[in-house]
Amino acid sequence: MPIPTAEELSRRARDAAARCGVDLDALAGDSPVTSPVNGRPLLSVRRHTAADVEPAVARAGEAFAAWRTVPAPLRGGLVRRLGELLRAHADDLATLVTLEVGKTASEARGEVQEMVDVCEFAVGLSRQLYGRTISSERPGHRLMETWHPLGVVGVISAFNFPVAVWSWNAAIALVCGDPVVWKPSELTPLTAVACTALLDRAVADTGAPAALGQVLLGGADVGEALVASPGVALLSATGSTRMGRTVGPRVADRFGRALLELGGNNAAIVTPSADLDLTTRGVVFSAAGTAGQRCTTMRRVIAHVDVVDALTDRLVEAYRRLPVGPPTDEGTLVGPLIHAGAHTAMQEALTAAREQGGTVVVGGGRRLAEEAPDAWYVEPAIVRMPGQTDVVRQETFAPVLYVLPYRTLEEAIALNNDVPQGLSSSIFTSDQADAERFLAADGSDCGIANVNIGTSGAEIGGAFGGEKQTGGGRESGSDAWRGYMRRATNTVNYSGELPLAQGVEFPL
Ligand code: UN1
Repeated sequence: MPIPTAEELSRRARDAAARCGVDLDALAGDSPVTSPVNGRPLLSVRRHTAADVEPAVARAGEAFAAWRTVPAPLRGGLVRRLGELLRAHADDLATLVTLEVGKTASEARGEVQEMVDVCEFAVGLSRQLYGRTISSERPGHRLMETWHPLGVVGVISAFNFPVAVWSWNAAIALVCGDPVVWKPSELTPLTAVACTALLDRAVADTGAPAALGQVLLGGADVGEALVASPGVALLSATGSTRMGRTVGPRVADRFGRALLELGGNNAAIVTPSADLDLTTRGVVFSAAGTAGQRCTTMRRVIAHVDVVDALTDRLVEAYRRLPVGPPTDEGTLVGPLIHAGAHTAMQEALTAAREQGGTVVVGGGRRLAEEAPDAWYVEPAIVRMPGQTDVVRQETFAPVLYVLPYRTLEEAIALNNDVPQGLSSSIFTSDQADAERFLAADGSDCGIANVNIGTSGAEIGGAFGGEKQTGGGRESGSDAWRGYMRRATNTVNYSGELPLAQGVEFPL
């Protein structure tokens, strides 16, 4: 199928956004949104400026004053309604994800499904924001912890998961009693206004306070103002390590709370006992899927010397068959890169890899340059590397997979950990002892460590995030909700006496 025309994509975007309740006239402005599908403008939107941040945070603060006293299970009612609306508009939202980010229909649907899933999780959670009771050392006393809403949550999200990452924060924040002010990537305003329109509708349908969910479209200046705002209690930011390096200290400087989801450099260790068919499928999905533009994308394979050649042959064979093309085509598995800059970064990484002793064994070329001169379709690349050189230790946000050999599992784990980032990792093996070694305290140092699946495609039920330069944040499932609440420790005395802790005497 040919690449759709700009008019066609623009019509699809307008229709999908309008069905989600977006007021297209109010949105209109002079800032163009480009679709990576054809590299052409989809439509133009109005952008906010840094001056819009404080009023939005103030409105969110007012909403917080009301929302924090609504019982959590009732707050869950809002998120239940949001989940229903997201499910009802799943096709529209997925269309917008495909048009703005270039994801295939299935991956775009999967991202929307993450939103629905986390809403369901959050609704259940709204009845489970448990604190503990703790025995007091004093007679007639009780200790307990109470979890209270924290305040306004600022969310800065990246282009590659334009809606799921917002929902991980928003669904959890809302049941925890916190309003959300969202600064999406400049590249993906339409998905953001569509989600916000649906949240507005859920707010109206359930009688929740207005301004619980606001969106600010704009550039770095808007993000910086959100980071600096003293009214933002928690700033949750997803993006590059470079971005995190400025956000973290600025939030810390005003004693705010930061939740950082930054770069990854995710590896799979492939041991001699690995099922190579399953490994190949797992690696190709994680390395080439989403055109290598997930923070969980597999960027390194560390394969035992006995299997590295056989595995590479299989991977090369699979890569040669990968359907690269417009995500609007049904059979496509690899869509476009987000923009020319991503293509340049990929080419620079391949050049550096060659200079550092690597051999590109497949891919790296551009596709569809004639049909879509403004779009950036690439063949995912595999590079055999003699060792973990500088370029391998960097995150390049494009489908470049480095393959490295190892001889002992200790060496493989050391290579896995010897990068600045610590997001995701996996081991492919049929040997339980090897798997356990990898998962042990002295195994993978990442926030995500998998066995016999790739590094990407996590479910929402677990806490998502990673260590080292990945930033340390945890979002989504498990007990990540605690980051969105404040804990009060309460000591209650029902003894009629006043014994002091630690046996201290203070006679009056
Ligand atoms: C991201 O790339 O920022 O685990 C998030 C995954 C997805 C989320 C990725 N569930 O790949």
